[in-house]
Amino acid sequence: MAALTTEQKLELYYWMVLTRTFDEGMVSLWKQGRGLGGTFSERGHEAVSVGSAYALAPEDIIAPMHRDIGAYFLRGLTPRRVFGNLLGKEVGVSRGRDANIHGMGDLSLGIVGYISHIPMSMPIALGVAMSMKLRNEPRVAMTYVGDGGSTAGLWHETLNMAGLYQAPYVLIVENNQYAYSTHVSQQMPIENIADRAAGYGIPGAIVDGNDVEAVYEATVEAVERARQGGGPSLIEAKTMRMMGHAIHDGAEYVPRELLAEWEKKDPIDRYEAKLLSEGTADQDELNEIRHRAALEIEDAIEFAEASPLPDPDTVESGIYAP
Ligand SMILES: Cc1ncc(C[n+]2csc(CCOP(=O)(O)OP(=O)(O)O)c2C)c(N)n1
Ligand SMILES: [Mg+2]
Repeated sequence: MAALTTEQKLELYYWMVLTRTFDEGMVSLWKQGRGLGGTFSERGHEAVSVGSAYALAPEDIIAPMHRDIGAYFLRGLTPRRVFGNLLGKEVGVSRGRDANIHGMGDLSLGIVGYISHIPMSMPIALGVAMSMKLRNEPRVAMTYVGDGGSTAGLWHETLNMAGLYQAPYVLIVENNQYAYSTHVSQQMPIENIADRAAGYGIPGAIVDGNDVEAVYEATVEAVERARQGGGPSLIEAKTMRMMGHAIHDGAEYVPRELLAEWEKKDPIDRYEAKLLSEGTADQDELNEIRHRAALEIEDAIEFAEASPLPDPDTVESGIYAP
């Protein structure tokens, strides 16, 4: 694989900073009573969502989860539309139908909306991958699942089928150690979720989920294998959920020492230190990127707050009810 160029490294940095700035904006809106709906922080996950989505080509399809805003941004969903969605506005992805970070599918950007029933995005993305395979298209479907979602029956059924049919399918397992208040050791008797890949005849890799370049490189390998007909892969990204499950959850059950330990491995701080020490950028350039991200998020919040709610007369359009 070709080494990352300076431009690519600064892009990875920009997307992670944009994602973090979005996250802080979302949390702040909610705390001020200006937010609506589910507020799931992905603080600490930026290297996973950005590093993995950066490895895809425009024609690939992605089915992200609730802590993958970075992946949505990389596919071209703008912060304006995401904040619009969170605030229940017509300009939001779901046109105010789902004021959340669920319901943000946009097939024109190759994004399958998040299916709340975990791990339902897995079989849906597999269906997408199978359609690519049957049409002989060199495209890949990538999806995400948490450590908690990895204990559901459908997880196993999906990977079994993916392995059997050698689908162009990449699964990113975000092992952030907690599923709501349940530590991963209370959910499964194994240390590495990636070990299970062997049971489905597919490669399983473990990657440092707080190292954006490592996530990117592992994903490129998996995506290229899938694109060339080599079948599915599982990548377990080990990271840490740095906030509660959602904003209402103070996560008192997470040992403070564990959080302090992971704070030192913050993916953005770490990448910034790397870029500086290897001379890819100087502090002024990185500050300029941070400033650009801050302006973009500020603009998106202003835009979303000033946008209208959906017209009540349209309430029955764009929804499905039998
Ligand atoms: C089938 C199902 N059961 C319960 C829930 C409620 N729920 C939403 S997220 C979540 C925890 C998921 O944990 P994990 O898979 O580790 O992902 P994380 O939130 O840590 O990113 C639960 C229980 C759900 N969405 N779907
Ligand atoms: Mg989890």
